[in-house]
Amino acid sequence: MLLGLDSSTQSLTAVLIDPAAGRITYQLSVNFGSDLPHYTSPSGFIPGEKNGEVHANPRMWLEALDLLFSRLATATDLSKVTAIAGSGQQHGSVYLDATFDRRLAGLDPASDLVTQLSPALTRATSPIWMDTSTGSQCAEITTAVGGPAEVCRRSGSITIERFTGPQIRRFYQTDPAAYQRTQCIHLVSSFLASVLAGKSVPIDFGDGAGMNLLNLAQLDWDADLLNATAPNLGDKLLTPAAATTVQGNIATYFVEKYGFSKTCRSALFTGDNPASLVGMGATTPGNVVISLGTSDTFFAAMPGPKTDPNGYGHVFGNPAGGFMSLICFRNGSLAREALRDQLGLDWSAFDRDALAQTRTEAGANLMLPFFGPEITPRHDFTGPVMLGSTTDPALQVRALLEGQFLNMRLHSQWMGVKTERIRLTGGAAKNDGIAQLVADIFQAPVERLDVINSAALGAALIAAAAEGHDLAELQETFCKAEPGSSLQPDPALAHIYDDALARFQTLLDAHR
Ligand code: ADP
Ligand code: XUL
Repeated sequence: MLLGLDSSTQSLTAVLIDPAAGRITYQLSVNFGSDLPHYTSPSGFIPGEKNGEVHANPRMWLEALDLLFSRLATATDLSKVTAIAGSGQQHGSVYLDATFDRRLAGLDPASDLVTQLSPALTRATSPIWMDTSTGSQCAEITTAVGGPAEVCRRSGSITIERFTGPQIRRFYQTDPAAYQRTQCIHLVSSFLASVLAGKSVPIDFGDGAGMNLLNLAQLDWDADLLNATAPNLGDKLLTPAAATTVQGNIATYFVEKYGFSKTCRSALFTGDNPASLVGMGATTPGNVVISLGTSDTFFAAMPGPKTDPNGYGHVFGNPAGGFMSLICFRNGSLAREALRDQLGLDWSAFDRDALAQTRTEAGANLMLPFFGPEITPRHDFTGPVMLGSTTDPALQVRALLEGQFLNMRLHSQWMGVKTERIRLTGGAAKNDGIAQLVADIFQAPVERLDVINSAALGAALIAAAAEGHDLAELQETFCKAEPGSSLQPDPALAHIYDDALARFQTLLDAHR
């Protein structure tokens, strides 16, 4: 069996797979809010944000690991696990002193992880991906390296507030003594991988690319970005490596305490989005994942490290090799809910039957679908803009959805990869009306998968790949579309949406 872990914002999840039988044998989650209430982080982070700071307690992640393994050991036979890999929420960072490696090497199963490892923390709390406190650090790094296009060309993204480099710079500026005492900086992913391995292990290319520090062409830390971020930063980071690199065997702490085999291997961990790309079966170019959650995200495999000339999209390492893009649209379900509520409708107005009634109006009523500030494109929109004056609620719903997915198609064109298949996930994916519209606008078939923990499943598949299994074959088996969930694009709408895309671009340009 192979074990995949995912330490996300709100929970730590385990997925156990049996590659020979081709099935998931067990899944389990520890919820940070409800299972570890003493960290007073009901949603996994410390509430009460000030100046854009959003932090989480790294002790909570350690305690969750002990709790998850104690529950797993009761439910399953962990001695059958041959390898472990994992993923973590991206961008979050953990700061450790010179005692960290010694503490890892000497972990005593009679005690626990929090007691033994937390004295090594040089920063009590960890900034996470929701943190937006680093605007001035982003500007400073950008200026030092020669402008946003240069930072993007090197690292795959312009400087972004939540990315780890600007966060490290802020720590260095606000607490230089603690920065000085920091011997090693980890991401959430590499921190947990190090604990499992019993020694500090590298950050992988997938998660490392979310730091504004990794040079994508060289797949190594960029000397100029390191210098622009904080002094001696290169000394505090291990050389990055591929996610499927095996680090050695799991630490004896876990063997003695939870019954893992001494020969169980531990691979590197990656970011939750790269792991999801694997778990959604989308690691080859042409495949696209669209997640319709609170925000909408678009992520897809890419053959090379091409970057977004507008700086909206990000480029991360693809755990299967090559690269992936990630583009986030803030006005996702937030906007769909806003229009639904404004018009006094329910989700049935977004369903297939309702949308079929307005099919003849496809592409006719354009809307800039931004109910609040947007990040793709970056603009402080104060409300949607409708071209034309229709007040018909059904046409407004169509215009909103078309606007959202035309905007997505427009802002993913820089990748230069033809969309051959879309895998839809997130809360709104179950809506057949929305799914059909995505198929029509991208002119590609849309599938839904029966996968709930795509990042943890992806991690388990990465563990299997690290053990020599063929990743593409594993994805064929584990990442199949739900029977009957596939939707084909309507070819009659192809030129209508090509034309609408050009008009959408014109409308957008006129409002920026
Ligand atoms: P999160 O980003 O918080 O993980 P989810 O992926 O769970 O979000 O998606 C939740 C969202 O899905 C809700 O905010 C809601 O707007 C949307 N949603 C749920 N059911 C439907 C539906 N039938 N049609 C469209 N949207 C839906
Ligand atoms: C990606 C991002 C989030 C986190 C949390 O850039 O910030 O998706 O990975 O899941």
